[in-house]
Formats: sequence, C-alpha cells, structure tokens
Amino acid sequence: MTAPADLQQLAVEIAREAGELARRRRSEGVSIAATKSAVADIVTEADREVEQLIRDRLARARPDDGFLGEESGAERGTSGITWVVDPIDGTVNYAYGIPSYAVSIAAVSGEPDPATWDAVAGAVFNPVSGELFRAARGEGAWLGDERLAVNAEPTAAGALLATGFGYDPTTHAGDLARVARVMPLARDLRRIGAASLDFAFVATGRLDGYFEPGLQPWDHAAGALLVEEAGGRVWREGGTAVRRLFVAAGPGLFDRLWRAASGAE
Ligand code: LIP
Repeated sequence: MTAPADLQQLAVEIAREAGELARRRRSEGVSIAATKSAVADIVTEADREVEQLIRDRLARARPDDGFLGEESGAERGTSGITWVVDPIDGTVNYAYGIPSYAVSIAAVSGEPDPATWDAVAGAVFNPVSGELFRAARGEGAWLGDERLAVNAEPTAAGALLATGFGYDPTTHAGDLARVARVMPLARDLRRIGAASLDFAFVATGRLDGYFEPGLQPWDHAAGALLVEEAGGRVWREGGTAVRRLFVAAGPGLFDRLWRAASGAE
C-alpha cells in the first residue's frame, strides 16, 4: 500500500494544477452548464473541465485506483485506494466571483463508501488565496510549513461557528431551527459556502466549529481528514438519515456542538 505521504504529495500537485485552471477559467467568465438537484444547484463548464484534468492526472499516475467525482461519477479500482474529488467546491461562490472556493482531493482506503472508508490523504486548495491545506493520516495537517491545530476551547465570548444550507428550499426551515438551537453556543456564525474550506478553517483554528447537513462525499472527504489530523473531531450522522448531519470541532466544544446541532439535547 502506498504511503499516505506519497498520496498526499500527488493530491497536492494535482490540486495546484487544477486550482490554477479553475482560477484561469473564472477570469475568462463563467458559463453555467446545467442545474442539478435544484435550480440553485449549478454546475459550470469549469467544474467539468477541472474534474476531467484531475481524473486524467490521477489515471496516469495511479491507473489501478478508483475514482469518485462530483461531476463524472464513480469508477471502482483494484488497488484499494479511491480518489474522492470535488473539482470546484463552492460552485455558487465561484459563479458569483466570491473568492471562497477550493479544489478538494482525497485518497481513501477500503470500500468507496463514506460510511466505512478511511481517508488517508487529502488536499484542499483555494487558488485565489493561494492557501493549500494538506494532511496525511498520522502525519498531521499542514498549511505550507505550518502544522495546524484546532482550537481546544472557544474563548469566553463564545464559539465562532460556520454552517451551510441545502439547495432545496424545503429544507431551509429545519436548517434554521438547527441554527437557533446552536446559537446559544456561538459568538457569531459564518456561512462560507464551501464545506472543504469550512473544515480547513476548523483545522486552522479560524473557526471553533462547523456543522452542516446534507454534505456530499466529495464535500467532506479531504476536509474531515484535515480536522482529525489537527486534533479535532468529526461526526457524521449514520443510519437512514437522508441529509446526514456533519459536525466538526475541537475537543472542548465538540460534545456541546454535536448535542445542539443534532437535537440530542
Ligand atoms: C457546496 C458545499 C457547501 C454547501 C453548499 C454546496 P458545491 O458544495 O461546499 O458547504 O453549503 O450547499 O453543497 O455544490 O459548491 O460543490
């Protein structure tokens, strides 16, 4: 089995190239290729082009690996490693020109099932800020040469939290009820619009915690590893939940945030 550090290096190299393509295409103007689950759920031509670049680079470097991408679907491999890819996470931000979007690439081992896989390496790259967050299982999470650490405890002012909402308007009432349950813990709330960056910001200590229902495997595969390798905890709702809830935070906040966000209180 390839060392996590080697998989991380490949993810970093490809994320950089893919991110530069996304940034270049944005500067040339965005064209919406299609809508997906709801009118608000868009995919741009750049999403498709960037994912194809990532898929081609991975196939050339590791032809026996599997692939699971937001735009081009899944292909099983034979190596025990599957690459889980969101070519442009934060697509709506990207379409509007808001500089908060990222290429998210993760290598997972085991079955390509988010309920059971083990993320072993990942990279999250924001080509506008130039920040590339990376992690390899057991080797920490990093931003450049800076080793990342979650905030162990929020300050006395309360927790700086982030969340997100689904594209389906019928889910918004429940999402807002969840926010109301969580707000007593918070000093303030951010809605960044790219799950991979939300996770990365928890890993860096820029956020104390993050919670969001309905994330897709490619939204969380790399970001959750960043948080875990930075000393944080990540929970995903199991069972038959349709829009599974994700919660990520440092050890001093996690249990309170999970109880409030999940409604377990
Ligand atoms: C987005 C997530 C974000 C969520 C959005 C959307 P996409 O992913 O990163 O956290 O709130 O609804 O799902 O669609 O931009 O790849």
